[in-house]
Amino acid sequence: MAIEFTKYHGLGNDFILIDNRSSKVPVVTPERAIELCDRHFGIGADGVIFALPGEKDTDYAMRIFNSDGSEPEMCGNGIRCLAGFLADLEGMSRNQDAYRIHTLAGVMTPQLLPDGQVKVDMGLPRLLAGEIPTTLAASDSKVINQPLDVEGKTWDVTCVSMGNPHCITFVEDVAAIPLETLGTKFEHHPAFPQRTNTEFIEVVSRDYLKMRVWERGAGITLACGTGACAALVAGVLTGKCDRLASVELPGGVLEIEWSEVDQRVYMTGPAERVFTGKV
Ligand code: ZDP
Repeated sequence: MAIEFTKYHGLGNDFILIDNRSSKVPVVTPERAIELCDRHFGIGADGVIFALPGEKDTDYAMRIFNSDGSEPEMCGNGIRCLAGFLADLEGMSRNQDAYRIHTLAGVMTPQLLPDGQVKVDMGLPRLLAGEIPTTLAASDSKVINQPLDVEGKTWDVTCVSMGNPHCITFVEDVAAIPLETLGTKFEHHPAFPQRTNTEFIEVVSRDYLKMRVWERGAGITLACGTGACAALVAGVLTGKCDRLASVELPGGVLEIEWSEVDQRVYMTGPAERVFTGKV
């Protein structure tokens, strides 16, 4: 069956968007998603995202398959792309009210801004070890600056869930981190029963962080929205940064705020359409 798709990216974190509004079941299997994401034999992407009918009181639902076929709960850059895709499908101009999107991590509300950026209410960060999940602390304790041995070195890690698991390490020089070898070791470390996304962060100033990411199920990517949110939360928890900061990723900059008022995390960044096609 031919499937129409639109390729989007958020800071180079790229996705195949599929209009799946007429069925609750994704029209592509995880196995087919792996093929479509292949950069040599397929379309090429970090994941496949489905725009599904809404559930309960939401406008739409989002599901994602990573490029390895696994299914994450949430995807920050992806939900910005989904908002742009839905606006295109609906023929809406930007600057609309926020969509309410059902995800496996709860309801998210991306809002299209007049300048083309998308601002997303990413909800509350979850900080308890049992929620992340990680075995680095008792299930009802937070994991802040806890030692973790990886590749013969002890790293001080802070763990945050934005619906999906993140393990954050602050380093002096993020460019010097051998991400390719380290990332996969963190991802599959036995301390993370659901595996983990892994971020290395350099604090340039209290309102500017530099980040490199190894994503669970996708490897090195140019950006990770949930990861940038988790990194800012970790920076606040460890006293390293303010509640509002820019996070620079290889693909560009996201603005992240952990609101003092409602304790929710807000992410603002771009979502760009690249091309449409049929496979
Ligand atoms: O948690 C995971 O398995 C991630 N690979 C999901 C994708 C996260 C993403 N990079 C983001 O921007 O949050 C899309």
